[in-house]
This record gives sequence, structure tokens and C-alpha cells, in this order.
Amino acid sequence: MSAPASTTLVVVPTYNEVESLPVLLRRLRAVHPDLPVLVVDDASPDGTGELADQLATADAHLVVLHRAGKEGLGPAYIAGFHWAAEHGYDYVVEMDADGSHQPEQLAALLDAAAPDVLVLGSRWVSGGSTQDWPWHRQLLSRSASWYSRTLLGLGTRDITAGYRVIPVALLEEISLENVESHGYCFQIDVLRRIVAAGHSVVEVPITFVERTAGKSKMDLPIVLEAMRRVTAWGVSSRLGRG
Ligand SMILES: Nc1nc2c(ncn2[C@@H]2O[C@H](COP(=O)(O)OP(=O)(O)O)[C@@H](O)[C@H]2O)c(=O)[nH]1
Ligand SMILES: [Mg+2]
Repeated sequence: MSAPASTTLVVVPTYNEVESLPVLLRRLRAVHPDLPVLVVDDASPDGTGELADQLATADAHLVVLHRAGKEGLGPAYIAGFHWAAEHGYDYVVEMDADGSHQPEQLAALLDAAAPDVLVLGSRWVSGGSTQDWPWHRQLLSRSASWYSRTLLGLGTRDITAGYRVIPVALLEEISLENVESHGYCFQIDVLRRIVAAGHSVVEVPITFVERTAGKSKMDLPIVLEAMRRVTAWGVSSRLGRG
């Protein structure tokens, strides 16, 4: 079953994406002219939030959520998910602002959407790939997926994938208020909770394209948070299993 446009909200978190955001929205509108979009901006110093407001005046399906300051990807997405639930959406799409998640591939993800399924745009399944992504980022992504898969006993290939379609009902079921992850391990956290709740994960191959403008917000504290939390989850689930 595919997710109908009227009940699907694309959530785009932004921090200092003033160059990338308008390009992304133009590309998205070329393929999905009426799909509702929520930009969640953490008071970007480069004026991304103000630019998004301007773009929203000319786009009836674009809304901007302004947050007080940079708190990380997790809290930005959680704010977006609450907004989606409050406004009656059935599905949310997670999409980066920097063009790495190609809007032209969204239709394939939406086609795989179903009420009890988490859909991931996956780099590390057959047919998936990356383009111009530095070798050290590929290594980090593959290692993080391997480490998380092994420790958490998950079958997913691309565990940190950030291009997703998630049923809002599943997000409500996994108690988002207990998700403490701030950085990119937020993605691992949501995935493991959805799997633990008995739902399935479908990986749709995508080509992840390196950004051509702006800077990555990935840094060492984000990597360390992920390692620390994944290790703790793995250890406690093993102890729990006795
Ligand atoms: N609102 C918000 N967005 C963020 C934050 N950190 C990263 N992002 C956004 O999350 C997306 C992915 O971040 P990016 O730096 O491209 O990560 P990378 O692709 O792993 O290098 C981009 O759209 C960023 O602007 C944050 O703290 N707050
Ligand atoms: Mg990126």
C-alpha cells in the first residue's frame, strides 16, 4: 500500500542550510507539487529559518517550525513528529535538507509505505549506493551499521539511514518522550524501538549523494554518543535476556 499524499508530511530538519534548502524544495516541488512539508529549523545563524519563511509565503504546502536553538537532530525530528500527530498526518517522511536524499527517489519509498512498516532509503542493500561520499564517511556508516546490527541483533543493513517513511501511529507506540538520543543515533534508537514493538523494516535502495553546499554537522561527540548508547542498549538487552 502506498502512502497517500494528503496524509503524508515531509519533515526536513535544518541547521545552516541556506544554500541547500531552496534547491531541495525546488527539486521536491518538481516531483511532488502538493506534498506537505515541515521545515524544522534550530535558529540557524545563517538565516535558513527566515529564508524558509519567505519560501513558505509562495508555497501553500510549506510550514516552518522555529526552534530556539541547536539541540541536535533527535529533538528537531521529535518536534516535527509531534506536529505531524497534532495535525492528523498518518505518515512522516524524514529527509535531509542538503540534497543527499534525492526527492526524485521519494516515490519509491512511498510505494513501500504501509501502516506497520518502517521504510528506509538504504545505501547498503543491493541497488543502493553513495555518490561522491568521502571514503571515511562510508567507512563510518558501514561500521556503525555493522556494530549496531551485531550488538542489537537487527537484520537491517543501513541502520543509520536518515531517508525514511514512518507511520505516525508507530511513533506514538514507541513513546517518543523516552527517546533521549540527540545526535544521529536518534535514527538507530527509533529503528530499534519499532523493531522491538514487533513491526517490520523494509529497505528500499537509494543513491545517497554527497552535499554540494554547506557543511556536515556530523562531529566526534555525535559519533561518541552513538557508540555509547548502542553499547549500553546492547549490553542491557543481553543482560535482560539472561
Ligand atoms: N534542526 C536541526 N537540524 C539539524 C541538526 N543537525 C543536523 N541537522 C540537519 O540534519 C540533516 C542531516 O545533517 P548533515 O549535517 O547533512 O549530516 P550528514 O549527512 O550525516 O553529514 C541536514 O538537513 C541538517 O541541516 C540540528 O541540530 N538541528
Ligand atoms: Mg548530509
